Amino acid sequence: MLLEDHADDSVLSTVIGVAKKAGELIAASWGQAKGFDCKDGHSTDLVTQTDRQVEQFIFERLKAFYPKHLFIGEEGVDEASVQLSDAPTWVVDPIDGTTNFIHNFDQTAISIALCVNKRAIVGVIYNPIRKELYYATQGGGAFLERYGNDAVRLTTSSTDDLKRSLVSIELGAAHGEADKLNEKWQNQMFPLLNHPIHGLRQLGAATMNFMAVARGCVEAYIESGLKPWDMAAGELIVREAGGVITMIDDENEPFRLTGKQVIASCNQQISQSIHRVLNSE
Ligand code: LIP
Repeated sequence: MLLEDHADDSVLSTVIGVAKKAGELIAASWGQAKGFDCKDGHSTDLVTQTDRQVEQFIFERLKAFYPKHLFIGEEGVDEASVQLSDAPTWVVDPIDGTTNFIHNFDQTAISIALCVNKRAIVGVIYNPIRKELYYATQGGGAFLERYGNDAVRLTTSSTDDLKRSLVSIELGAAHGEADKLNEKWQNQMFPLLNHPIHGLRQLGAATMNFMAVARGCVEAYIESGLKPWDMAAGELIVREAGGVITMIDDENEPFRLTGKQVIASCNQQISQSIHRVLNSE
């Protein structure tokens, strides 16, 4: 199966249309108080009715265009939702940064990726509050369209000195869970806090961290405990913007969408420096 069969402009414009329409469902409840449920009883892992509604909407729209493709969504609204395989599969996070969405903090986005051989070949991230649309196709570059203006090509930061870098690290839903926090603190945060970088950030949404790297305002983003829908579109967009994606555990191991961890760096030098710092403590 040729990648070109899937990653063409018509697929991209279809996904962009679906993402923008789905974004209206998120924007409709912006600024209001929202009800939520805790996933599996975890008070830090939240889901709203809008997450489910948006996922349902995206699945229905995309299935009308691509009935033979497979679908994976964070909220599992569809019984047909499957494990990631090599077949063409849509990987969808209807609201990445659900906690931000609940708190009306505007770092939240829809993430849609078409994956083949377990790697994204088309990726779209849409923040419907800031009206920022990020997209990439494999080999076709990465772009940002803002407030309906013409799209601009994305390029990662050219900084090659970690000491002049801004780095984002997410705690994810680990708050209140000592084991997970200790691991993140010891292996990621402490080594970086102990190193004179310009600063650490936590945006609360994997997609928004990836996009901060893609547009060059953050030099690297580090997170463990991620799921394929947190990473699929973002990883492609960063890669197409010139970034380097590695696994936290081993910088020589190729990135895996099922690998649950990522370091997205603006370039090879920053990637190597981050790995050196994380392995030095
Ligand atoms: C969230 C991510 C966030 C991560 C959380 C969670 P959700 O996704 O975007 O960066 O730290 O663990 O996965 O649940 O808001 O879609």
